[in-house]
Amino acid sequence: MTVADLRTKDRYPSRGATSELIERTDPTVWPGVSTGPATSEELASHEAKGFHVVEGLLSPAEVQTYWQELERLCRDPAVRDDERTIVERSSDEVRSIFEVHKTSSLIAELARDPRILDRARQVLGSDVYVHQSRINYMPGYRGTGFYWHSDFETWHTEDGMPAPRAVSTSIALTDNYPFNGGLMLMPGAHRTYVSCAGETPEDNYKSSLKAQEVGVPPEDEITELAYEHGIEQFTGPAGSALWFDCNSMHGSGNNITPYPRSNIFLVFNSVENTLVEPYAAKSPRPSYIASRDFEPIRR
Ligand code: 6CS
Ligand code: FE
Repeated sequence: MTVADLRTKDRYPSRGATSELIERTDPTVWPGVSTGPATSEELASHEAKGFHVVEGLLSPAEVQTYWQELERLCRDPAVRDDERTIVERSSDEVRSIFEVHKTSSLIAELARDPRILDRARQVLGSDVYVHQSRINYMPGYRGTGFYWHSDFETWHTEDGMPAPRAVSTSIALTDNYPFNGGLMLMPGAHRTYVSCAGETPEDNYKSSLKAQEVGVPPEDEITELAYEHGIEQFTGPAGSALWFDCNSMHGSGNNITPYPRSNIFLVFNSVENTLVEPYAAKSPRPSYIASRDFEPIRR
């Protein structure tokens, strides 16, 4: 197969008539960049489990700075009215603000910070650009989670991302306990792609960013993966960062505790894996959700 075939041939079909498990044929940690902040143990864990955690990625002072930035954005009426802001279905509270690496200079700086950028480059083995960025604000009492899914399934079918060569970091701005809606992941399940049944509705993103309904695996496949791999949860003090592969199987529960759970979420994609036409949707999602500015990020 030539390089061109690898980009256009759909090796990860989904949103057809039936669901099935497909073995991933791509690496998770890609060769090509040998220096950076990630240790070989962290990279080995990332390859084996599909994720790794860096405690204290941000200092307490930086957490304060970014928390204030989050509050500023959430309170700004112009931001609230912006189409890039997603509010909760039932409470109208801010749930996510997209494209924050373009609208906040502080977050633009963060994406370029060597502690973050160089780690993304190490995992993906190339130059990288930001595919998606968002602030996730999960309030106490009323915060709602996301059902089990693989991000890559959506990015492939709806955004046209050819291969699972993207990595996300979720940087905690609040303490993550086992009880305030923390992210659960299945270690090792990133090597299995769940092809999901069901056609993509038009403008699916208008509802999927509040509650995803298409592109989620059926219960028997989640059961199979959970019994094979088990479930771990990302917990840790504010400032910790979870790095997870784009095909990691993950989800979160609701948050009925008084403690909010907020994070900055940055997705890096390899410049060798830039988007083509969606593999299973009529039209691509807006660029504030799936960037088509493939210019590599430089320090
Ligand atoms: O749509 C996205 O890009 C992200 N959001 C959801 C609800 N699912 C896929 C991915 O995590
Ligand atoms: Fe996700």
